[in-house]
Amino acid sequence: MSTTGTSSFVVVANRLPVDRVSTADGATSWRRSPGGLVTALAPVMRAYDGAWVGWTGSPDDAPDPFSTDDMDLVAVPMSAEEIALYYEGFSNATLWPLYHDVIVQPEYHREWWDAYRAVNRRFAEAAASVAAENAVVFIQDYQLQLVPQLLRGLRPDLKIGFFLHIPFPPTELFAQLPWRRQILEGLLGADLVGFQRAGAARNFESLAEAFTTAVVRDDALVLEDGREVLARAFPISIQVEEVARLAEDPEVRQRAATIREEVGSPRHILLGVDRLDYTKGIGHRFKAFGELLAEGAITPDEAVLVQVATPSRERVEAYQTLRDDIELQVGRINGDYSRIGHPAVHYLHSSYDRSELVALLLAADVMVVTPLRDGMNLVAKEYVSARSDLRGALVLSEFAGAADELGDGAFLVNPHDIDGVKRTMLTAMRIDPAEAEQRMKLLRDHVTSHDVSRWATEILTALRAI
Ligand code: ADQ
Repeated sequence: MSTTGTSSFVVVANRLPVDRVSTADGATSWRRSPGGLVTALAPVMRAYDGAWVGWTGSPDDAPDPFSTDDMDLVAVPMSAEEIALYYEGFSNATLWPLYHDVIVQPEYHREWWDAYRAVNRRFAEAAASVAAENAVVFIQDYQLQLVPQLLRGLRPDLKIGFFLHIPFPPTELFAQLPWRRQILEGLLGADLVGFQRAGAARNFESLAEAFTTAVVRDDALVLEDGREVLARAFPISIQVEEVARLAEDPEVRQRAATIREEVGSPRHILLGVDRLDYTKGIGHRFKAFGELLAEGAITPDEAVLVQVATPSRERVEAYQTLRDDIELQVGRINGDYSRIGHPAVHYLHSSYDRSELVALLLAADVMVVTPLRDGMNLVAKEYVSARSDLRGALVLSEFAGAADELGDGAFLVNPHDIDGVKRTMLTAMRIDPAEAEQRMKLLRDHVTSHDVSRWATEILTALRAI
């Protein structure tokens, strides 16, 4: 084989796990980006001479392959036009809404699809050129669903795994996609396709049977040529240790106490932490909170809602509209119920470092996680990891993947049922400390024994076993 590389383990993801930092003298260096995925995969990278194939995040940016933290990084270039068509377009305005229950209407544009195909091919070629003979290649997420098949075409010797971080929709929705067969065949190029929830794996199997020639036999999808593809759930997690360590840090604990004072030392602090995304149900949460205030079930002195809404996908139209809607809601609630110096809703549209985020988790009595659809939701797991004091309550949407694992200790809600959300918020605020402790123990038993390293080991072991 003329084009084989030297890495026995290759990760392929839309983004490289590093951010460019410019030093004072104008030189460039790279800093590992925060995130559980890269941390969980780092030991595997070191052990197998690993490479990571991805985009730097800037247009037309194609530095030569370089190494950092024992990883070879291979940049895949993308033009500004491709970013608009492949990334903001097909990935974030077609696939993202389609895979999240069509909360926003997906747009189907043939030129977006053409760019998606072209960019997926470029990722596949880059992966093919760095992978050693018989290497394991692990492809990430919805931006790269054609890569498994394209890569298998180039390099049939490879073992190929794919993990989808977001939900996989049922037939009734997925069938809308004009390129449904191509996407399914793209994924079927993998040996193992991992999902967050068992239901997503079942959706994929039914769709593959409906729109391709694959058939389900003995828990595997069997293709025309006899090759088998395994579809299974591998619920992702977080670096439990990192959050737990920060939560024990005296400075972080002091900061949590200060935050409580800064928001007026109310009896109940409710907290939401989300990317500002229409899937996260932020508006539903505000509606429930606003109605509780309107009805006098809670007073603004008694309870405040702190909402961190991380800026996200600001060039995509639906996100601009969402921001306007959310900020209108915040303005209305605060206009009606705040006093000078005491807003009812603290709305924070920015990013925070990990210690500030953990301080917020520690300051919160009720963590409110109400997505309308979410692959997993790591914030719910981060909250649990931070609460070694066994205090606090988690209100969790049944439409988050995390509900499969955390259903026993959390207060599950249907975010569309506003009365249900209101009732549950009140119950969580007024929970008896003994019950809170019991629930938090259940939650922590699960999360502390299922961190992201375990996820990585399980999915990679399953892949190697094929
Ligand atoms: P996301 O949709 O981004 O991830 P989530 O799982 O909640 O959602 O992860 C967000 C991460 O960003 C968390 O670790 C959180 O702490 C962090 N974060 C949020 N706001 C922040 C802020 N203001 N400052 C700093 N950090 C912030 C996608 C899927 C999810 C799936 C993950 C992982 O949509 O369903 O759980 O991938 O597979």
